[in-house]
Amino acid sequence: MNTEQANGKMKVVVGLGQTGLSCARYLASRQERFKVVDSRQNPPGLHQLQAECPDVELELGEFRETTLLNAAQLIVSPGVDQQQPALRKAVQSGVPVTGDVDIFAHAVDAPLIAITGSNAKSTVTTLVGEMAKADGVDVRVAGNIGLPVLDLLREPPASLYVLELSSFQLETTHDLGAEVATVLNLSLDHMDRYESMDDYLEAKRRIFQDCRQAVINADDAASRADLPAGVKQWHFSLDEKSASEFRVMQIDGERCLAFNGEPLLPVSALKIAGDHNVANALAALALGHAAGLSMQGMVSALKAFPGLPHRCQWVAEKGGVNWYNDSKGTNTGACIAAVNGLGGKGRIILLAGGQGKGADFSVLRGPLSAHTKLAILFGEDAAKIKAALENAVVTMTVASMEDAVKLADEKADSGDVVLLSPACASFDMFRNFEHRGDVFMHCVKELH
Ligand code: UMA
Ligand code: ADP
Repeated sequence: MNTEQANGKMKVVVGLGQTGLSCARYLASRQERFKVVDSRQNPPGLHQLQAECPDVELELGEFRETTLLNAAQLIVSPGVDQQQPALRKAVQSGVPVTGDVDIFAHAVDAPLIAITGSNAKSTVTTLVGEMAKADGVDVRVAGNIGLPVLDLLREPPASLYVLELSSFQLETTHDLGAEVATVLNLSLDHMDRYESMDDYLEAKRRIFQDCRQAVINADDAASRADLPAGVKQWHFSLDEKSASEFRVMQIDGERCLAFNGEPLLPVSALKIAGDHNVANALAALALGHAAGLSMQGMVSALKAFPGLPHRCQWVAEKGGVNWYNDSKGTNTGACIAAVNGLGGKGRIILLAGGQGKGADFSVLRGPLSAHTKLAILFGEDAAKIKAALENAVVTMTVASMEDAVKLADEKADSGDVVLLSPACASFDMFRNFEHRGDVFMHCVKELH
């Protein structure tokens, strides 16, 4: 029994969603004593926890100060804001805080590729995983992408882990020690959780703690970090004049992805569309190369990669109008990338709105006025977006996704593109971004 347990203190898992459940499973498998708290009466992981760990102490409803203050350690879920009064008090009084990613990093020996950024995390994480598989590596992909990292420890060890990490997860990560780490890009997001862009960036940059190599987006200053001299840095860029190891080059009039001036494959061989996806492909190549994957395996994986659902996903062509589902475009940066990426394919009717997370929507004015003929708005922050776009973009507001699709269908002419890229979270009208995208695609399929 250690000193804390002798004092009657135990670890406290804060939050009982996917992460909390995975932490509880992990602690139970090690026969550790712990308690689980959740500020909701009926949290999502409740039945599963009761089935798997029936003896665990549970405290539901508003966080109790005494429980948190007396914890040996707080294992905080990413969705739980540490600025909540009871938590803040415990942290300020010195109760140690950690998260599932830190626990995982200490428990495994295999190298980690750690990926964060405001956008493109899931795409690049999946791509790097596919590249490793193509190279015959025993790889696992987890993290913010949807599988809590500690659930990987229920399986035999792998030889490489590719982790998608959110700023929320990084807040509770103290010494990740990744083989390769990257901040892919930065644009405003989660301003309901952070006081400023600097706070948000600071959380993201924690990904570089004790890393051995770093991949830097030479086109985005926020991706750079003050790293110790011993950290090997790799760069990627869409700029043909860049000195980056991984960049775009013209070879015989064709744009190619290149490494150290040598072409790897033409941009036209990629199935994923838009310049943002060219940047994503370069980032994945840089991460894979740093981790020792072969160029040959990576290039074959890149050529085969169709992209993920709900990310600039082509849905249908109806009467010369192409419909795209970018429901994962949950912030302004993603929406801008999608609008710029698809802008070359026709005039856009954009479907946007939902919960804006405190975003400044005026950044949409320039890109939208260049490419969109109409923005159809819905959801909690529709009026805020409308006000931000005034005199730049024609807007119309509707009450439901069904109405948005019907209106877009009425207003679209042959050659136009209808794009759902909401620049907002979905929780005011849908279960999650997948649900929103599915409802959109269903409504499109119902059109005659
Ligand atoms: N909770 C409280 N009090 C609070 C807030 C939450 O008790 O003030 C409880 C909730 O009642 C709930 C639990 O905490 O029971 C939810 O925990 P959570 O919000 O941390 O969510 P998980 O189910 O553990 O899922 C998390 C990530 N969710 C968030 O960061 C919000 C998932 O990312 C991730 O896939 C999963 O861990 C596995 O690693 C989702 C996400 O939306 C996809 N991420 C954000 C994004 O991508 O923008 C960051
Ligand atoms: P994340 O996991 O970070 O949310 P995804 O790969 O799921 O990233 O992509 C989310 C959205 O971000 C996409 O739907 C697309 O609109 C946008 N996006 C993808 N790549 C980029 C990029 N390199 N820069 C900006 N936006 C991007």
